[in-house]
Amino acid sequence: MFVRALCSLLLFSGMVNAGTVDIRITNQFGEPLANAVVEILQPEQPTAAADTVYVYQQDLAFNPFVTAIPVGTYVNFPNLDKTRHHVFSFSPAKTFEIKLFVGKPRDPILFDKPGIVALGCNIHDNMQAFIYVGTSHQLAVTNAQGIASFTLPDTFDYQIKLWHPWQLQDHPEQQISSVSPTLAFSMTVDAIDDPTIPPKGFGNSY
Ligand SMILES: [Cu+2]
Repeated sequence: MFVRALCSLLLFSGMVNAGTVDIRITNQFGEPLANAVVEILQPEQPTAAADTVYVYQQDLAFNPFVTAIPVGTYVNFPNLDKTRHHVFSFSPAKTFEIKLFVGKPRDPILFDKPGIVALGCNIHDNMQAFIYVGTSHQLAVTNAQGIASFTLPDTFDYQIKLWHPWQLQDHPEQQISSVSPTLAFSMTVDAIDDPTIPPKGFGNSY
């Protein structure tokens, strides 16, 4: 057991030196949790402008379901369906509406305030997606394996923030440091099998 723990420690040290850190998120049942946003707050934030990000409408759904962007990012909403969509948000972080017709691109929208933006479509009630606008450029969304990957400098002393659309409680910022690297986190979420088919009527709180 001791040898195994030591190996894990060495493996972890190697990962930090290489600059790549995988953060694993599981739900309350120990299963990998996809679509969780991981934001890492560094003492010194880079100020480079982020590339334009795309949230597509395809097969009467938003793709991706969860997007994480730093504040000041432009988002484009291309409609790949043959039907039209009417995307809107009532969220304080960004209130807007945009009518999307087939083959008619619109100007990207600037997300200039941090916060959670809940997207809906006026035509299709079941369409729902979220944009997490963070203050850090170190942002990632967990994949199907519940992993968010980061490239970080060796100095490992950060605040980490977690968020998930179906979380049942807020997650206060947690400190991670070289002394006690905690790379696995658990989140308690509402038991929804497929987040791409959200429950009707959700979103009033945003
Ligand atoms: Cu629609």
